[in-house]
Amino acid sequence: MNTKRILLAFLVLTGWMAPVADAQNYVAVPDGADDAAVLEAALAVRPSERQMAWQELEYYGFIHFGPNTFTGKEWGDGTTDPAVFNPTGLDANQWVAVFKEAGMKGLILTAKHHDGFCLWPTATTEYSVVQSPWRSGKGDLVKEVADACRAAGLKFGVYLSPWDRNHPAYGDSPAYNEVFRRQLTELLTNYGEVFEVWFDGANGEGPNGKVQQYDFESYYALIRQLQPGAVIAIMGPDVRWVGNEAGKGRDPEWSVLPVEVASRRKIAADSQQDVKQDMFVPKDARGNDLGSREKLKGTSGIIWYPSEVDTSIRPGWFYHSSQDDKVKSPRQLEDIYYSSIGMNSTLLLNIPPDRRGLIHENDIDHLMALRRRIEATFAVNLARQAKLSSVRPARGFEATKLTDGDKHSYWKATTAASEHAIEFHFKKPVTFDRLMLQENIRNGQRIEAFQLEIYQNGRWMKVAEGLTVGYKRLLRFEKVSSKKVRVKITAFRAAPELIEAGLYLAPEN
Ligand code: FUL
Repeated sequence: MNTKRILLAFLVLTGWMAPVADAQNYVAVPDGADDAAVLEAALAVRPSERQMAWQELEYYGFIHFGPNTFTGKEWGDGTTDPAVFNPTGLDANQWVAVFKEAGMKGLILTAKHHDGFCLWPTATTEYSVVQSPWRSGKGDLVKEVADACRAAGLKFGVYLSPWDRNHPAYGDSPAYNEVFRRQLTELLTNYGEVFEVWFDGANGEGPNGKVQQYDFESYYALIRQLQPGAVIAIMGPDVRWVGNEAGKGRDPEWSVLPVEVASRRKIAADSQQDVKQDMFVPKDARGNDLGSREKLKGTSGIIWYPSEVDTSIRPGWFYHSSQDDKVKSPRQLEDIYYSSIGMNSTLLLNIPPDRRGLIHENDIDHLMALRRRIEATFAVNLARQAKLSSVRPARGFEATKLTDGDKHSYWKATTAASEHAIEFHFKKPVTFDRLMLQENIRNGQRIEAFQLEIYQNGRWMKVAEGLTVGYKRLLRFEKVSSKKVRVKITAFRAAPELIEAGLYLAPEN
């Protein structure tokens, strides 16, 4: 073993780095590998099936609900009397109906936040719904939500905070690790299929607080065993935190990254460290480039580690009535949509139920306005009216595949040309202000730069440009009209492959 490998083994064994789950979404890079060998490794990395299924969900919602909802806090300290937890009209079917109507494909529930209060009748602690007046202590919120999701065809996921400010075993590392594994076991065996397990990186214990050594490896092994289809997010190997809680994405957004990005030590350090009473403290640990060729240099391995953008529709993650008039506007939500789903990420949008146990009317209004706007924008793919062509496509992978709506058929370039272009020829000029591209990520992520051009006054003119595409890329630009349009791919790691392409015109506001 050379030094780098010993270091890597040390980092994994000591829990500084999330291990990689499947062989196909991790490729080791030999020590001293030259640029060509690094590139080869980057091209060999693929999403696992569970990552692929997760990516296709695109849009799903977060529910933060618990004692904080009733105390006005963002981070409970674990001493709140369970008697406060008393929603008067809780209806999980309403939450699920709203999420579904909003176009979301799944829901993640804070089964336990940092305060340690469990929303299900767990055997691991008394600090749970059992001690609350809600449903006379006989309620099980995890069950109500999981059942409502299943009935409506939504995926169900759980947030379980490793940081626990109530449990007496916290800080006694082996004992608490066992408690945590039992909590996971309960959640992952009693409530049907789970699509995502969300492990927060936040840990606010000060230097005099209890220090817990989390045995993440054992948590992962248990999750794989009980819910093999579930992705493990944030402090986990399958889904990466985008790096901020404000809904911002980045370009380039690579899902193919140096394994060092998955260092749990780093994720935890970048996570939220502090809160104000009713609002999280904005922090941006994004960095603007994680996976360019430059960043891959010197890595010991490359992983498929796609990004999730998590943000709240309100200033806080939990409901505070003082924020009823601070719900993000449909316009702000639209910006978030483009900087998450439109930037090779998924969107996990938090909608916190109020003290009644219902999603507030203002949140519903804005969510539905977003849904209407997105649907109206993407209702008609104008590119379908065009004759599509590209120079020397691979046989069976012609440009016509780009508008057939089939996620398994794709366009593929054959040549080793330094540039590729797809042309769209229309009978009459078309007007549009949105471009959509989707790479065939089942074969990896390859595109490093592209631009959109229109033909005008006898020459090609650049309208918009971007770096990475990945699973999905959306560009917004000023309205343009033309009979001839082209997408030029100007930098790539191997012959580009695209599943779909679209040109759209957003409705006037
Ligand atoms: C953060 C937590 O500290 C917040 O309270 C919230 O749960 C958010 C999703 O993650 O790190």
